[in-house]
Amino acid sequence: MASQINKKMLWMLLVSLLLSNMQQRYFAARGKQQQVPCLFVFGDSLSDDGNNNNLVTLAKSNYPPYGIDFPKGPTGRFTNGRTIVDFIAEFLGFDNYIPPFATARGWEILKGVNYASGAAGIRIETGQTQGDRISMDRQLKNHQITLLEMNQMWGNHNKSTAEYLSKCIYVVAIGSNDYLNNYFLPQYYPTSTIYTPQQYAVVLNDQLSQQLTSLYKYGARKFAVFGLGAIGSIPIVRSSCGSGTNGSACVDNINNAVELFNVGLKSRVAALNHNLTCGSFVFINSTGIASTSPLLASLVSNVSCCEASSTTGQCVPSGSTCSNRSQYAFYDSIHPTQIVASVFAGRAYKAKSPSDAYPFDITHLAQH
Ligand SMILES: *[C@@H]1O[C@H](CO)[C@@H](O)[C@H](O)[C@H]1NC(C)=O
Ligand SMILES: *[C@@H]1O[C@H](CO)[C@@H](O)[C@H](O)[C@H]1NC(C)=O
Ligand SMILES: *[C@@H]1O[C@H](CO)[C@@H](O)[C@H](O)[C@H]1NC(C)=O
Ligand SMILES: *[C@@H]1O[C@H](CO)[C@@H](O)[C@H](O)[C@H]1NC(C)=O
Ligand SMILES: *[C@@H]1O[C@H](CO)[C@@H](O)[C@H](O)[C@H]1NC(C)=O
Ligand SMILES: CC(=O)N[C@H]1CO[C@H](CO)[C@@H](O)[C@@H]1O
Repeated sequence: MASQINKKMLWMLLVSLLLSNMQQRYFAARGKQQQVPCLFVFGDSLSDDGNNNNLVTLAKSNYPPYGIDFPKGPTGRFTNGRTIVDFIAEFLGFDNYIPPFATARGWEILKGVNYASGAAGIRIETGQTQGDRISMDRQLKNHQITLLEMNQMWGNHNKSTAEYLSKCIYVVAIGSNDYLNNYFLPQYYPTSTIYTPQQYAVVLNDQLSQQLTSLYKYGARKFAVFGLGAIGSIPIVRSSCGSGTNGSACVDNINNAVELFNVGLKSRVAALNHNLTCGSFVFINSTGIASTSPLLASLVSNVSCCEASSTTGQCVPSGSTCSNRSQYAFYDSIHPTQIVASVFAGRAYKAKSPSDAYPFDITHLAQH
C-alpha cells in the first residue's frame, strides 16, 4: 500500500514536471510564433482587402491614392495603409496578411481567408445601390467553398478539419452598411418605413446571431465580433446632415440607432456564449474605444485626408492627399486612416479598459 502511494506520487511529480516544462517553453515562444493556426475575416469595406476589385461596383479602392502607405500600394483596402484586421493578424503573429477569397489559392487558405466586401451588409439588399457586393450570406457560402478545399487537402493527410478550425479565430465586423447603405437611405430602401430604429436593431441582431450560429455549425469556435463605430460622425454624414442644430440632431439620430444595435449585439454575444457551449464569443466595443482614446481625440476628424468625392465619399482617383496622414482620423470621407485602425486593433487585441472587449479580449480568445 505504502509503496503504491509512493509510486503514484512519483508519477504525479514526473507528469507535473513535464507539464511545467512544456508550459515554460510555450510561453517563451509566445509573441514570436503564430498564436492560432488561422484567421477568417467576414465584413465590409473596413476589412475588405481586395474582394471587390473585379466586381461591378462603385465600392472599389484598388487605385491611388488608396494604399499610399501600404507596401504593395493600392490593393482594394479602403484606407491609406493597413486595416484593423491587418493589425490583428500582425499581433497574432502571422507572417502575412490574410488573403482575399477572390485570389486566395492552394495551401495559403490554411492560414485563413478574408471574405469581406465593401458595401456588404448583414441584409442581402444592403448596398445594392453601389452595385455588386458580397453580402454576409454570400460570404458564408464562400467560406463553405474554402472548407471543401481544406477537406480535400487533408484527405491525404488525414487530419481533422474540425479540430483545426476549432483553434482558429473568426473576426466578424459588419452592419455599418445596413444603416448607411440601407436604413438611412429612405429614397432607395423601405426599411425605415417598416421598422423603428429599435425594431431594426433587433432584426439585424437576430440575423447576425443566426449567421454566427451557421459559422459555429461549420466548425468555428473562437469569434471576435465588432460593434459598429459612431458612423453618424463620419465626414460624409456630417456634411450631408448639414451644419447647425439640425445637423447635429441628424448625426445623433444615426449614432443613437447604431448604439441600439451595439447594445443588442453585446447581449447576443452573451447569449451565444451560453447557448453554444463549445464556442467563445467576444464583443469589441468600437464606440467605447473611439470615445476614450486620447490619441483619436487629438486627430482632425471633420474632414477627409484625401481629396474625396462629395457623392461617393471615396478618394478621387489619383487625387491629392494630406501629407500628415497620422494626424487625420479619416482617409476618405467614410473610412478611418491606418492610425485609427491601429488603435482599434490594439485595444481589441489587448484591452486597455474593461469595457473595450467583453467578456475578454482577443489575446485571451487566442489562448482560450
Ligand atoms: C430643421 O429642419 C426643419 C426642416 O428640415 C426646419 O423646419 C427647422 O426650422 C430646422 N430647425 C433648425 C433649428 O434649423
Ligand atoms: C439562445 O437560446 C435561447 C433558447 O433556445 C433562444 O431563445 C435564443 O434565441 C438563443 N440566443 C441566441 C443569440 O442564439
Ligand atoms: C462601451 O464603452 C463605453 C465607454 O467605456 C461604455 O459607456 C458603453 O456602455 C460600452 N458599450 C457597450 C455596448 O458595452
Ligand atoms: C473642422 O474643424 C476645425 C477645427 O475644429 C474647423 O476650424 C474647421 O472649420 C472644420 N472644417 C469643416 C469643413 O467643418
Ligand atoms: C496638416 O497639413 C496641412 C497642410 O498640408 C495643414 O494645413 C494642416 O493644418 C495640418 N494638420 C495638422 C493636424 O497638423
Ligand atoms: C482518409 C483516411 O485515412 N481517413 C481515416 C482517418 O482516420 C480516421 C480515424 O482517426 C479514420 O476513421 C479514417 O478512415
